Amino acid sequence: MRHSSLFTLALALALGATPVLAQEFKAGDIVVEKPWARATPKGAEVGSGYLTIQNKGAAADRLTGGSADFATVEVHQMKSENGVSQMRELKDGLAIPAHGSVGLTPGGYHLMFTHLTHPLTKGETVKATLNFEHAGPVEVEFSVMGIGAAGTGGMKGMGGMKGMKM
Ligand SMILES: [Cu+2]
Repeated sequence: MRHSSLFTLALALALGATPVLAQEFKAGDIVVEKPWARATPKGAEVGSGYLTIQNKGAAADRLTGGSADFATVEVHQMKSENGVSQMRELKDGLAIPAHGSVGLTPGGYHLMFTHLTHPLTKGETVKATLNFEHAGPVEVEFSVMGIGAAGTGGMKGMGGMKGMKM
């Protein structure tokens, strides 16, 4: 009996520690789903954030940028050219089509957190504001996941960061 209740407790703790990614953040016709950021190694000055943006409206919108207490927020695109991953800032923002959705995922579009004021630690939540041309500001919370989270292209991403001129 004693053993099984200990096991139940351990299981509950393990489940409780699993990041829950059910969040939705809305403004106007824009819904931002499941924002998450990758934990950063000690001393890193940049991190990245991922999410899905849905536009439920009949007019196109645009993610123009964002702001946060813990970093400067930029909208970036990563592209692979001749086997080399490179990223660039989307100065004009990222178009979100009417009745459409755009995913910011490792290896593609992403939010770049530069000038980090502290490392992003797995398990914490960080707040940021995303700015949309029409919907306006949307407050979101990023769940910080492990450094290897959703790992496809993760290390390529790190290589791209090193090559980025800031
Ligand atoms: Cu970037």
